[in-house]
Amino acid sequence: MNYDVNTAHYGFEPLMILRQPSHANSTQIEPQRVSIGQPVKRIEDARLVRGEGCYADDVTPENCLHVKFLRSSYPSGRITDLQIDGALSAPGVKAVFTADDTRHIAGLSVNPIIKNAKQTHYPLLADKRVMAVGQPIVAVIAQTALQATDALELIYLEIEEEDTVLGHSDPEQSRPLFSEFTDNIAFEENWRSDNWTTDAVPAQQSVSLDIQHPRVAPSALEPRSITVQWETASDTLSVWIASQTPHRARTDLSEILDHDLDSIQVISRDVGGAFGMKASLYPEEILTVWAAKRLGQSTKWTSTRGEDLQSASHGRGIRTRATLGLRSDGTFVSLQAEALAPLGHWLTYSATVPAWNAVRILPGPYDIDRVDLTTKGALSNTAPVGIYRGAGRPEAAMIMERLIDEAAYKLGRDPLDLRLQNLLSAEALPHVSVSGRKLDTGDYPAALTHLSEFADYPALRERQKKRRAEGRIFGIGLACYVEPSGVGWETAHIKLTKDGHLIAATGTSSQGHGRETAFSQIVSDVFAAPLDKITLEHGDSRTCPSGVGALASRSTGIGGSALLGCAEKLLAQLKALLARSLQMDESSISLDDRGHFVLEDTGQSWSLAQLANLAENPSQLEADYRFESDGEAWGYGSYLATVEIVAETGEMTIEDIFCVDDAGRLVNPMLVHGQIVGGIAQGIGEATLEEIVYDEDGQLLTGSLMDYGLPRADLMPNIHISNTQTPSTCNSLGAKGVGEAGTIGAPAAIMNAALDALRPFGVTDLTMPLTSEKIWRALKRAQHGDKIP
Ligand code: SMO
Repeated sequence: MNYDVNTAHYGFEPLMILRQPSHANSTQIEPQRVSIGQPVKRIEDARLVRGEGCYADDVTPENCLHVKFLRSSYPSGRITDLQIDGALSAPGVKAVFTADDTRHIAGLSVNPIIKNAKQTHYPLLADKRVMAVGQPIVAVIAQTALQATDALELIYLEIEEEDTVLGHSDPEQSRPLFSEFTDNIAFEENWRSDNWTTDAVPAQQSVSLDIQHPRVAPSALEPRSITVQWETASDTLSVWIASQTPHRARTDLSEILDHDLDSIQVISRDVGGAFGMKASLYPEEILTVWAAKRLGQSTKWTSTRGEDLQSASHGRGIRTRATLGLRSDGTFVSLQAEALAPLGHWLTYSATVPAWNAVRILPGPYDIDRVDLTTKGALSNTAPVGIYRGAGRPEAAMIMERLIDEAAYKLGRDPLDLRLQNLLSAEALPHVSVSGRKLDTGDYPAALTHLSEFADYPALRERQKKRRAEGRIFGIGLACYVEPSGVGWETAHIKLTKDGHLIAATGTSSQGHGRETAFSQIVSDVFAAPLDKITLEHGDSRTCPSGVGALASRSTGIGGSALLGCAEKLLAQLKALLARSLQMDESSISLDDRGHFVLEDTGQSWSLAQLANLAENPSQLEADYRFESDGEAWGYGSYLATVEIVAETGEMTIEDIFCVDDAGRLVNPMLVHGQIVGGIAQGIGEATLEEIVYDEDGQLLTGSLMDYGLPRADLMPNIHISNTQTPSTCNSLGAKGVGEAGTIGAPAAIMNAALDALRPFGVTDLTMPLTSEKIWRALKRAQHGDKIP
């Protein structure tokens, strides 16, 4: 199956299967079952593009109050004076809160994936000290958002500045951010193979690199947003929140605010992108819920773009130093890597995950059994850093893939050839590595070989020769990656209504990535029922069973398998019910393509509605299911980027990106396609434009989209997408994650392409993002030495 964005050629019959509108008339084709594997168009989009979505800010309960925050403009300091009287008496203001009101509120738990992470303070409002630019200090609650904003101006605040700790550059040198700790290293983990001894490594050659990833802002289209409806009579909180983990948000709110879990409902129906940045509760969100409870009135808060850039969790920023040892024949023999992740001044729930992934994934898809891998995280006077699309996977791919290109250059080998020589073979899987990862299934060399043919690699090298002969600067870069797709459980519940509709509820949720479509498709496939008979519920604790959420590339593999198991269970129940009623054997009942149960002998058929009416009690018409993944499914793939650079300006054009991804069994290839394109767009952003910059004092220099560069449509190259499909053995669908693929594969391929282009000019190292200025300086410096600053 081949896709090509430019020709819009999907390599299969284009399909227009949509949920049939209610006014459907008889001239339209009768809706049919859709199968797992069909490229069905997104059924949620008609609702979303008509503005009928339900985002957190779309809900405004009666008498709802609006929350606004006074934030720190200093990275580090003591609050020496704070007077709120002026704000308190401003028009429309209902309350003004400071740390004096919220000090007692408990902290947020941190995922213990790396043990013994230091528990930092998690103040909802800055308590005596400010720890980062953008940290909330005072919350003003007023009848309108404008009144709250106006009242902020009336607060008197004095801050005595202190030295800033930017621990991510030299955490060992700087003073401890928190007096109860002796340093700023919040956690550390090491994996070393038994055969690791530095001096006994039989490497004949080695290459070393020191790579700094830019710190980036996840930048979802919809900013953070929360609306809380408070019902005094029942002490009930209904919370609409832009979250990719609504069930965890509910549990965390219950624990942090000491509020009965059953009296909290969390609804994250439509979410406008999350990318990891909406997987953890923020101080502003907890304060908004707490304020509703405290004031006995509904509240809401929606972040501005600037507030998100300042105080939502950032991503990446990891620095990795690594050495690859290899024999002269190109065989990789050892890898030593040390990563240092920036953390900011408080830890999000998944704070340790990027640092953990950035090294435990190494050495990626390659066969190296001698490794020494260390990761650390450092606290600093900045915004928190958390997971962001890829969450350590792009960092792991970047260091490995750049090392390989360095090695290829050093040995005079073709970089594709050197990769093929060292990839784990299909027979070597499943493969367990020292960091505990178990690569389940795959054929990594097949994906790279397919990429070589698909992109016509030999022809691209010819093109390079020709362009170089013309004096043009053209480069080709490769990258292979692996993508772990989460572990653990998800749940599902499906109910058949009396009128013959299937209401399927998933415990996982959507962050805008087409879950309604893919999940409806699974149910449609099992029941042979058309999509208009299926309603998919997600992200709502009132109607859905508990779940983990839409993150870590896990929703299709784990959440989808839960739904598949649930659908199969209910189908078996219904068949048994029909067989019992008719006193027939179950084996003589089959399904036709309209979801009717057909009796093989007589040809008589029963619709879902007719069947529903046979039930003696409602429990016969519903099923619950919990699916637990048998380890992590590992998606993988190979990327190739070509770039051309203009010497006079340093401007780089990414011409083409070719990719071959293996996401196991695909539920909906069109959704997979969209995920890959979106991931590549964000990967291009990271590689060429995006960077959150704090100056040496900790002042944020990129506080708006005027200073922070997001990728735009006109920067998108030709994207050529192909795949291989190797089912996973970890889940019943056989699916693997692909939502992060583009952000993992593209940046490494682009960096390698840029260096491939510039090496003939003496440029041997570059740092992301590859702005024109940076490339121009690197070229000039290579030509003229240190005369160029
Ligand atoms: S960075 Mo993802 O939402 O696990």
